[in-house]
Amino acid sequence: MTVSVDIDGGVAIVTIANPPVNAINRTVRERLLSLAQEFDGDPAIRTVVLTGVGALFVAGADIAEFDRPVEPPFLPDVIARIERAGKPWIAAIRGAALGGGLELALGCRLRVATGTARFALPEVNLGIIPGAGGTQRLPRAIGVAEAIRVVAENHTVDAAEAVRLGLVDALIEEPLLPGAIAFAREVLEKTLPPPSLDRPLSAPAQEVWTEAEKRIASRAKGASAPLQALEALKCGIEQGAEAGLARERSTFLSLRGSEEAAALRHLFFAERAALRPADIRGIAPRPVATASVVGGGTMGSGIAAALLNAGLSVVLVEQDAAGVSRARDTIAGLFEASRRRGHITGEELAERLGRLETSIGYDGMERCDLVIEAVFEDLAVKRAVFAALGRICRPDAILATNTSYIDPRLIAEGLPGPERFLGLHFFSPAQIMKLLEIVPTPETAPDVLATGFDLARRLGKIPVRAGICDGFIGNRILRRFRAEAETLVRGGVPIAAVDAAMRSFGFAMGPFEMQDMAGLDIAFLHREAARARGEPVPDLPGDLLVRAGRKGQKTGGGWYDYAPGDRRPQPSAEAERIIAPLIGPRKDMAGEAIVARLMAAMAQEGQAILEEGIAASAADIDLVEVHGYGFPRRRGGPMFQLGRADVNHA
Ligand code: T1G
Ligand code: NAD
Repeated sequence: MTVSVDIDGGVAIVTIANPPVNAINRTVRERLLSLAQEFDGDPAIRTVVLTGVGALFVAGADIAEFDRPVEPPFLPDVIARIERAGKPWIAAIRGAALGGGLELALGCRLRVATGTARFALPEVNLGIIPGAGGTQRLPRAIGVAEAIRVVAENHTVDAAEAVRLGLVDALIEEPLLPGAIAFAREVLEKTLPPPSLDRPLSAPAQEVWTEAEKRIASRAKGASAPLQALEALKCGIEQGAEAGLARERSTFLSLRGSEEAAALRHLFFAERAALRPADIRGIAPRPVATASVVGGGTMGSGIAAALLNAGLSVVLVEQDAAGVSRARDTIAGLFEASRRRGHITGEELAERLGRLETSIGYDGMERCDLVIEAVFEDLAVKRAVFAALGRICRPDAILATNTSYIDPRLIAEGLPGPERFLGLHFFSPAQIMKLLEIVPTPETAPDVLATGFDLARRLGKIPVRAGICDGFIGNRILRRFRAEAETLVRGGVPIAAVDAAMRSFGFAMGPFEMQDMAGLDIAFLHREAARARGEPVPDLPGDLLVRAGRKGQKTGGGWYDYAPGDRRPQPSAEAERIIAPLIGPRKDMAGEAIVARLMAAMAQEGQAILEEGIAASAADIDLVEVHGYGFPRRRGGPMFQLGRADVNHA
């Protein structure tokens, strides 16, 4: 039974029990509506306590229903019926009350909560806006300025703040229900406050709206829902609650059917599925309390910071004293920057650095449950490291490489206990980027793989299993993406036009701006290595630039020029002169056509990756692109786009 009822001396206790998160689906809506009617007709019922089973109240409407047309009874009607009920409903909240869950609680006459309660309207993360009265009842309960932060800026209100704002009428110690029932009985003797929707509201000064619009637009990255949420809220303030509800509902329904919302739903479920792949479900990960990182450069220091942030103890190994102090300074600098931004306190900074040990050589390795290698991208160097680790580390310690391109099987060749080895491919900056490509070898043991996924969960990363090929999933698609972009340029399409098109699609940078930032030499050296192996790799414009000393921002110029200390790309006549021998007559191409061309190339490479079994699902490929390569979240990913293209062209 998804909604159960118990009666306790005139108090009806209604419990929503729809695991795993008490989401409000059609059955729940039907049941709540019929109960509201039933209780109003039952003289024995004086008041109703509404709660959710387990650790949370209600995580919102059932998102899984959103791919289908809306079905009656509609949630706004259910909530309006509860709000107008003859017997007052009191929401008893433990844990999360999110989206439709908060809207349901706002439809109740009063709200009590435990200290674990938290309140949010995260609909904008799904490309929609609240659709059941949240934009109208919340400002009337907590004021306009606070409501704007929750409705349009993703602010979560905790229990203490909820009491301060008047969202919660009383804090209740656990056990929740007895306290809520007692509270319900008490309020029956008092004058009840008016329903949320009828509460008076003073319109804020115009600058409150102007400031909010500016703030929200600057963070929206082209997503439309946040500003539309603000508009719905504003409409209700200026034209009254009924007009506001109508505006909210029409906006909700149009966004619900949008491609952007479908893309964000696709990622919502893909991100959750990624943490629990079927083939490791039920396999216990190995315990990891102390980890080591070998190589404290760009990646090693970021990986060490991520491990320390997650509470692990870390032994960082470098090849000399200079390397050790460079790494320690880098990590301390990362934490200091977090402290300055108010993300961590001074005590937390000191505690994290306190769990960092540095070493030249492998002293202390026998204490490590996991070792992640991040030394130079050179097979011989990596093999030498694993030869030493194979001798020194405990047989049950997990050994991992952060290689970007080298076949992990070659790195692990000759390693005693190869079942304890796998690739853990982090992305730069490793303490921030959410993607972790997990690359097992044929020998990798299931519990070692499970430990890789569990580590991702502990680091707050999105794990994606990748098979072994040149560039795994992400770098392989990146190479294809760049090659296609260079093909357009060789065909006469201006560099700036390609970058502008991809920025308008939602990327923070176009492919050429991105390559200037990362450095043109990485791909050039990769092609040179292939040429040295005798593979027929023709010259590309990027090669001519590198040979002319233009490696990107780090040399003051690549595809673009950069003024000293300025990262803004400037069109470069010099670059154009250098690549001219490989460039055809100028060709103008519409932005959409450029986007479609590059999307098709990414999706085709994705398709090949799927057919080769390098990725387990199209959704995994989209996660790689969104969490590792800056693919705009609201576009869902290249495979999602391919699916949409098929849908649109069907
Ligand atoms: N609907 C359907 N399934 C949901 C769900 C939801 N709202 N929330 C979570 N799940 C599933 C999820 O897919 C996973 O499934 C399992 O629950 C556990 O989730 C009218 C329209 C609540 C904080 O945006 O933020 O209300 O993989 O792994 O880390 O205005 O889930 O096990 O099969 O995330 O403990 C607004 C979304 C909806 C909240 C729990 N609500 N959920 O986190 O577990 S729109 C949200 C979360 C709405 C109204 C509108 C989190 C969580 P599976 P999990 P968790
Ligand atoms: P880097 O040059 O910045 O750092 C490598 C570090 O390893 C240096 O500090 C060096 O002193 C140290 N080192 C070398 N040999 C060592 C040894 N035997 N023992 C201990 N320390 C040793 O390189 P990076 O960019 O951090 O790349 C490291 C690895 O991560 C490479 O395999 C690279 O392909 C991979 N990777 C890089 C990126 C990136 O964006 N830079 C992203 C993902 C993966």
